[in-house]
Amino acid sequence: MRNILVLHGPNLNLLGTREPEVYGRQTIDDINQLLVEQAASYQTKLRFLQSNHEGALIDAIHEAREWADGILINPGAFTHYSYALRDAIVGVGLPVVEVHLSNIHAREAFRHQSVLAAVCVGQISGFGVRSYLLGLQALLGYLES
Ligand code: CA2
Repeated sequence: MRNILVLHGPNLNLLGTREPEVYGRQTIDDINQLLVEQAASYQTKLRFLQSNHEGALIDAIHEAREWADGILINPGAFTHYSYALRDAIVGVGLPVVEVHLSNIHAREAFRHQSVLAAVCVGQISGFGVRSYLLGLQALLGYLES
C-alpha cells in the first residue's frame, strides 16, 4: 500500500466558481474524488490538504516525512516564487510531482517559471483535471521503478 499526500495551493478552493475557460468547471472536491477513484486501482491511499497559506503547506510537507511515500502538488501561484516551498521539498527528500490545470508556459510571462520544478521528479501542466491524474500515475510509476 502506497501513501501519497495531495496538496492544493492558494485559491484552488475557488475552482469551479470562476474562470472556467482557464481552470475548468470541476471543483476541488471533484478532483479529489477522481484521484481517490484512480488511487483505489493502484492500492494507494491519499490524504488531501488545500491551503492558502505557505506555512501550512510547508508544515504538511514536513509532516509527510512521517507517513507518505510521495507528494502530488499543485502549488498555485507559489509555483512561481516560493523558495520556502522549494527548500521544504528538498528538505524532506520525498519524490514530488508538480501539476497545473492550465499550461503555465502558454500564459503570462511571470507564470512561465517554476522555482519548484527543478527539485521535483517532474511537472505536468495544461491538461486540466487530467494533469492531476497523470501526475498521480507518474508519481506511482516513479515509486515502482
Ligand atoms: O494552472 C494551475 O493549476 C495554476 O497552478 C493555478 C494557479 C495559478 O496561479 C498558477 O499560475 C497555475 C491559480 C489558481 C487559482 O484558481 C482559481 C480558480 C477559480 C477562481 C479563481 C482562482
